[in-house]
Parts: sequence; C-alpha cells; structure tokens
Amino acid sequence: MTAFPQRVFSGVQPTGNLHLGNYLGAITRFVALQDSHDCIYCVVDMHAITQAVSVWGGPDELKKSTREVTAAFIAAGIDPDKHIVFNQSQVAEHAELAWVFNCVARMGWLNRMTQFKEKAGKHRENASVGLFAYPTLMAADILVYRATHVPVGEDQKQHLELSRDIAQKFNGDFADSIRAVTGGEEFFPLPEPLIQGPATRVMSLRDGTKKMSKSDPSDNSRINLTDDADTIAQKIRKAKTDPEPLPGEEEGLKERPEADNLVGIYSALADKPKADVLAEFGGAQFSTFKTALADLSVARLSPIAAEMRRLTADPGYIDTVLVRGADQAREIARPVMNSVKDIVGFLR
Ligand code: AQP
Repeated sequence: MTAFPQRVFSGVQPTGNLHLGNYLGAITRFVALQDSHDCIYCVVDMHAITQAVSVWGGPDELKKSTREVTAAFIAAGIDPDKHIVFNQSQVAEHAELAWVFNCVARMGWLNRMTQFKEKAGKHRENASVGLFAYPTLMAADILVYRATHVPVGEDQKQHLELSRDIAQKFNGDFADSIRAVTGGEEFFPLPEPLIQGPATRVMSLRDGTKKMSKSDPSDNSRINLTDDADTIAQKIRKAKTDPEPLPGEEEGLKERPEADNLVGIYSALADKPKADVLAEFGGAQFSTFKTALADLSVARLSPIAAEMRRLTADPGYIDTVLVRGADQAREIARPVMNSVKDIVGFLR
C-alpha cells in the first residue's frame, strides 16, 4: 500500500444562507483540524450552479454568496495565511479531473445517490446533467489534491464512499500505467470521511426528522449564521418540541427527535457531551431549556455574524484571499493533473 501524506480537503457551496448545520457539521470541524493538518478549504461555486438559476440566484448573487462563505470560513476561525482558502472555479484542474472521473464512474453508481434523488425529486428528466454528475466533481475536488481526509456532515457520507470507489477503480484500471509513470502502486489515496462531533446531522427546527437545510422553504426551520440575536431567540422559541420535560439521561431522547436535536445543538455549541447537558437540564421544561439554548446560540454566533459583516464590507480583501488561495491550490493540482494525463495517455 502506498503511504500518502495526510492532507485535509473540504468544501461548502455558495447557495443561500449558511446555517447552523453547515457550521456545526462542517465549518467548526474545519477549524479544529488546522492545528494538526495541512488543510484546503474550498467554496465550491461550480457545484452551486448544478441547480436551477432560481436556486443560486444568478451571477451577482453567486459572487456575493461566494464572498459570504469565504467570510464565514475566516470569521469562524480558518486562517487563510496558514491554510489554503479559494473558490473552485479558479482552479481549472477540478473540471479536468472531473471529466476523467466521469469516464471512470459507472452510471449505476451515480443512480444510487440519494442526494440526486432528493434534489431532482419527481422531475428527474428536468434535472441538470451537472446535478447527476455532482459526485464525480466532488471526487475530483478531493483527489486533485490527493487529499486523505475529508471533514463533512453525515449527509455527504455516500458521496465520500463514491469518491473512494472512483479512486480505487482509477488505481485498478490504470495500474500498469501508474507503475510506469510514477513507479508506485496506487496513484490516488482512498479519502477518509471525518464525520465527527455531536452535530454531524443537525435537524430542522420545525421537524426533527428532516435535515436542517438551506433549501427548506421555511426560514424558521434553520438558524442562519447571519441571523441577529432577536431572530435566533425567536426561532428557538418557536422550535417544535413535545410536551414532556427533558429527560435526565440520553436513553430518554430516543423517539423524541426534536428534543434530541435541541440537546445535540446545545451540546455542540457548549462543547460538552449530551450527558452533561441532560445532567444540568434533566426535568426542566422546554421553556427553560430554550431560553438557555437561545442565550448560548447568540453568544456563539453573534461574534461570527459581526465578523462576517466586517469582512464582506471589504470585498477587495476577500477576493485577494481567494486569488492567492487559488494560486496555491493550482501549484498542487497542476502536477497531479499532469500525472493523470500521462497515466491516461493524453499527450501534452
Ligand atoms: N443539517 C446539517 N447538519 C450537519 N452538517 C450539515 N451540512 C449540511 N447540512 C448539515 C454539511 O455542511 C457542509 C456544506 O454543505 P454544502 O454547502 O455542500 O451544502 P448542502 O449539504 O447541500 O447544504 P444543505 O443545507 O443541505 O443544502 P441543500 O438544502 O441544498 O441540500 C457539508 O459537509 C454538509 O455535510
């Protein structure tokens, strides 16, 4: 087995408002990995346009959202001076490798992707080819840097498994050529998903069985990173719950999805285990717990929102960060793509 140096890659789409699920499931994990790994964090604008223009809002909105996600990364604590932060479309190698992967991945593999089924819904024939091929572009995003670790929320697990399948098939299909070109056995690592922490799947505030999501038509279903203190408190006050008081132990959260979700959010924001949260609030009514959760949410999110506002007021700075990050990303991606061309047999 080839040993690959450890490298972290992950991305966030610039579509709509970033929410608490994106923050707890992904961005806080990105921040945590910075001390131990070389990290590449990407605003995946090419993924954003796989949906209808009405979803991502058109060119001006895309630019604004790309800067906003970049600002969220920095405001949450990602250091663009130490790690690479850029937007996907500036590094053409993502699209180049995605094409090769389109020819490696099988239709049957992509047909099984639940995210495509959910997003295409009943209008499958009307979905873009890009939406169907989304997972091959995602595999290219990761593997063009030969990244070994990918922090994501639970909803991305299936796509990560597909990235591993693509890497494995490429390594197998081109084994002789890989040996001839690189002298090694495998060209791509099999990237490991890092799905960690107490909030890998934050659920909707209106329905504890549905994922908190940017595309939910109800704004009350999610807490946006840009919501002000009053809005956060109001959304938590209105969050769906059940009539029972909170249980004293985790076992008591079973079959209570809304209670489980709110306790999970508290646990992630307070950075303490659910058991400790229940030891403190067991027996309390939701009105008491919701007040504490709203205070904690405001305390954690308001400084990020304020910093995002400060950063987005200076789009020139954000654009400089993205251009510099893209230059650094290209330095890694270009030689990988050149080797892929040699391995596949493209003259250059
Ligand atoms: N509810 C969630 N809980 C935990 N993690 C989540 N993520 C998304 N929703 C939750 C994680 O956030 C990262 C970036 O997601 P994305 O920008 O690629 O977009 P997404 O998954 O499409 O986000 P949404 O809100 O779910 O958008 P829609 O509504 O369009 O489907 C990923 O690591 C993701 O796992």
